Amino acid sequence: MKIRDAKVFVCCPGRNFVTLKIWTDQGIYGLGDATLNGRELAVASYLSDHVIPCLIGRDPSQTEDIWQYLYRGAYWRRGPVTMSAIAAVDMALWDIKGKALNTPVYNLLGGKSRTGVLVYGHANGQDIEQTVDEVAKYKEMGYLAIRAQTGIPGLPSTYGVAGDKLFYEPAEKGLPPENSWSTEKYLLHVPKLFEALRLKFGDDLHLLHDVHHRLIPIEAARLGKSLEPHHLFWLEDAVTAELQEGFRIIRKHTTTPLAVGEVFNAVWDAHILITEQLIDYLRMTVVHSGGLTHLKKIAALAEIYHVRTGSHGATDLSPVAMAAALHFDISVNNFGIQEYMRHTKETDEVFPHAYSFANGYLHPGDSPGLGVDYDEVLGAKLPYERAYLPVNRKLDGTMFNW
Ligand code: GCO
Ligand code: MG
Repeated sequence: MKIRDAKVFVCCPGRNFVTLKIWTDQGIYGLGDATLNGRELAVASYLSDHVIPCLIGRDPSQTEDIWQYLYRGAYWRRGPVTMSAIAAVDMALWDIKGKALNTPVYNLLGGKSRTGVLVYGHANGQDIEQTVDEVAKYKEMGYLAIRAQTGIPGLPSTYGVAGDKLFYEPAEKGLPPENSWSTEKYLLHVPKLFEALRLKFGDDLHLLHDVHHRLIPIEAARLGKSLEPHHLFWLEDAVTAELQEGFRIIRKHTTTPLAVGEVFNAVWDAHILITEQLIDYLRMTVVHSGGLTHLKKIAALAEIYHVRTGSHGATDLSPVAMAAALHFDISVNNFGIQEYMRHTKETDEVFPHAYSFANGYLHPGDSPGLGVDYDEVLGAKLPYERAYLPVNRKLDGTMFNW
């Protein structure tokens, strides 16, 4: 079998998605997600201008060799643009492999290790009362694990608090919106949210929280400590993690489980976090971390150090990436949880898929390959629209992390 052609599609069913399609000379095609929120066209160009010409004529079953060819062969290693492009190729090749062998991709990754993939949904509200109500709604939908975010008194906007509750989307059309931030106000308020949630829902529900990189290690240690009585499933992205050693400080002070990694793109972003057991869950996912070929190696390293997987699954990961994540999740032994932010009906129409949600779990389905398709005709009617993630400033105007 040989790669005959490949093409990049950019569409916007309410938000932008970049999709790679690879065709073989045997009439089989595979799909890969290459969406990098707010920087979509950079990956589209990387693929069309630099990668696709090198793929034509290669044997698509050589997933390992092609991964190494694109990673080592670029000379310029790592980075979100490169690794998302490599991921898209890798996903498409695993999709082709599954279709050629007439089996779901999870069977090629070791088969099913569990009956379903535990997921968490996103509940958020302007204040604690609203967030508590939203958590109740997710419970009613069958979720066993729920991430809770709330507005902070005195701050006009807060990360994770959305207008549209079910389909939270942080990117906005036009130029980057500006948010504001106060660590002091945040640290005082968040423990009250989890106190209210435990009071209302008891101890069984899994509760999660995302700090979105807004603290420094000693502040994160204080937050982790103050949340201990409410036993979170995890505290996510408590600090930025370019300085992996920073997690030593958090770890020294709190037993609240720590998750990080949605912005990582290679094992070298996490090797200290893993080998020093500074985290409990690694949030790297297929699309931004070099695809299934790289992620399964990272998971194998993490397994030795008691670190579980917790793949990023926001709306900016297309259903192609979500499908690939589910095949990964159901197969690796050290799976922890999968984030599941629902896509809108418009998005699901462009990307028909075999995966489905029931009773708190996602199931990848049993279609050969990844079990997801791309409707080219519909996609062509929904062209790219420039959109950015917000930027964030402290109350005195200092530029901060969003
Ligand atoms: C999450 C993430 C997202 C990101 C988004 C950026 O935990 O789901 O933090 O909400 O902000 O994926 O594109
Ligand atoms: Mg996050």
